Amino acid sequence: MLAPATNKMSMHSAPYSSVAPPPAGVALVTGVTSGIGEACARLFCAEGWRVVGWGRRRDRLEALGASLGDLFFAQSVDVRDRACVNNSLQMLPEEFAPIAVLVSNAGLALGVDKAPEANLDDWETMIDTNCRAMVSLTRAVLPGMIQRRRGHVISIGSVAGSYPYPGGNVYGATKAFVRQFALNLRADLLGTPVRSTNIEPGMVHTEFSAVRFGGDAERAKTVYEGLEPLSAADIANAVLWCASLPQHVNVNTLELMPTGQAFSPFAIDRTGGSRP
Ligand code: NDP
Ligand code: 8X3
Repeated sequence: MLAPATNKMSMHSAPYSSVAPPPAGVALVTGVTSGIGEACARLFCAEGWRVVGWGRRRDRLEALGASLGDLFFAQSVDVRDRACVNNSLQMLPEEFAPIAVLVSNAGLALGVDKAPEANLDDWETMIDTNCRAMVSLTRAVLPGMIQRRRGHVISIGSVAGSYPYPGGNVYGATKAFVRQFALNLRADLLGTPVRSTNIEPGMVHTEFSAVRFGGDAERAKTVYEGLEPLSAADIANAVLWCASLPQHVNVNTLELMPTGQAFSPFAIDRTGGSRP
């Protein structure tokens, strides 16, 4: 006969798989026309989820729709356009309307110029897309999630939100905002079943660098040379894993890097240039 203490132990070490994951539902993924968003749309559909996919490039939305079939519903949306966002949500067909997971992925970096030379329009575009649009969409979907007693807001932040680097200025600041917003959602949503997670990738091989360098594909290629970067599918797998955990588990933040990426020492000016 087992001693009571051992009995207690065995009760707590019950196989994790005995806790049912949430069933597949509807996921709204922003920025599905390339990279991480497209990989999320493909993976969620492959796992039986219905996916509402947003992006601006209609040709790519159509191609993705043709590839994914009835589980995918595309809407051409610029996430910065609040009226378009709200209309698009209202126009969802009944079977795509109850959004269970929001993957706030649409975003971008523009430029690597240092602050005194950076383009102010680029800064505003990053703030509008990565921050303003993201909070506006989140605000639109939260009440329905709470009412249906099911929801998970998963934002795609970045290591740039935690670790500063030269030329990261506003991009990194937007991702710090995304991170803190996700954590503050946890505070606000306590007492509801709605979860909040910020996924924070390092280098992922997508169109991100081409966009950052104004379409210069050759320059973008050099970013990923000589190491194996993360793939969009790596991040999609992390997103799906977070969404598929049992309801009582909330991943607050999840940081991923390629094994070939790490941190630098502090930069020190030894030229005297820091003196008045
Ligand atoms: P991509 O450039 O490949 O994809 C970006 C997606 O965002 C596109 O589908 C684009 O669609 C969409 N998008 C951009 N602006 C808007 C807008 N105004 N309205 C609607 N959709 C928009 O880059 P990634 O897949 O790499 O980037 C996805 C997210 O991951 C971003 O938030 C990025 O900051 C983050 N990230 C990326 C990393 C990387 O190294 N690649 C690392 C860490 C985070 P369209 O142009 O058709 O509108
Ligand atoms: C993208 C990762 O390191 O290029 O968010 O800023 S990094």
